[in-house]
Amino acid sequence: MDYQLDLDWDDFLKNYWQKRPVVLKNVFKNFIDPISPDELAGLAMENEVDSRLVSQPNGHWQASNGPFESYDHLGEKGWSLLVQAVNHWHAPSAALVKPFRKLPDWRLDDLMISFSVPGGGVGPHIDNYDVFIVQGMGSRRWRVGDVNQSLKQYCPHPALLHVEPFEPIIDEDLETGDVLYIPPGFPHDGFTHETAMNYSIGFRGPNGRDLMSSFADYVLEQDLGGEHYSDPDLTLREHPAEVQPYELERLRTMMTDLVNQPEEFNQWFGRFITLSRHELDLAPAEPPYRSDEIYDSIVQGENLIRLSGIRVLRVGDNCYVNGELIDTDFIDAADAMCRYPLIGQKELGEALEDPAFVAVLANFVNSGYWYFND
Ligand code: AKG
Repeated sequence: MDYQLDLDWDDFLKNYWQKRPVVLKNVFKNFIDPISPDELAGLAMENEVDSRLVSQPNGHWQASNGPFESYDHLGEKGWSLLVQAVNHWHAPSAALVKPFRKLPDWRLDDLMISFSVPGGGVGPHIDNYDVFIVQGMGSRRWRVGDVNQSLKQYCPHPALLHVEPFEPIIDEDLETGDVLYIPPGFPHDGFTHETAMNYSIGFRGPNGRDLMSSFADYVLEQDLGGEHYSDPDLTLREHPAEVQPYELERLRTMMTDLVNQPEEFNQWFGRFITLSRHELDLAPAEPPYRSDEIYDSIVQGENLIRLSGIRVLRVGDNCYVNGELIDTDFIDAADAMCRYPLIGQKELGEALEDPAFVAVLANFVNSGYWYFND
């Protein structure tokens, strides 16, 4: 389905994005759920798929991780099933992410889908990412509190992090086609009235710790930063056990100089940011294609489809896919691979006549990053 989101994006970015939560009423007109509860339950039975069941039998919170073998033990009230990264596994659900491509691809995390029966929910909590919660079938009451309330968090179960009760600034029923946007840090809680499907499109910014740790791995891998601290200008000091401020400054400069190499920084970031945090539905081509087969199919009018959920991004003058450089000088063709989910002769242009480019493309097709529709 071609989902249309009726939203004034300029107004949204100016007034709400990363600033305050908002309920966007009926922005998906005539919304049809892309997946049925049975299909979602089936996905949560798969090993590769990340899923959770959260329930409150007798008022006590319970949580367990999939894959699940059966749902027979669940009653008609007080539970919900949550499945992460459904956009990686289910093409019709992935279509729901498309209207959010007004926001940068590199900030997208995944589409999480929840199915909840009356009284179900995951409880009051705080996330550190932006989320658009689309109401599919059924209805739920959402309460959202203000940020900066220094609310205490606690674990009612080892797998759940809840937040203490909060005063709502939003307290509204969501109906089919409504969207609730919540920036990071705002406590929220959804309570199901009528058996419901909710679609959470999450956007996550990396934190400094993850950036540092990945950059450190890159420095090691690329054998950068091998120069040692040196001090030919050393003079006598009165306190031999003190590291002097100018020495600390030099050490800090040694470290920041490593980050301040734009080419290395971009290379690292391109690889880092195109690695998916969630499992991909990768199916390497079997048997593998030869380059000339790929070339022939494309010039005969076939298109390559990008694997759903795979991250393909342009960083500076290079493009990256799933942690790898798209190693080519045909930047327009590589750029098209980032921009469009479907690529063919028109998008790839003259690059198709270059055997080295086609070999790079064949390699990605054989890895399962792109596939022909057959
Ligand atoms: C979230 O996506 O942050 C939610 O709280 C959704 C949980 C749900 O659908 O029950």
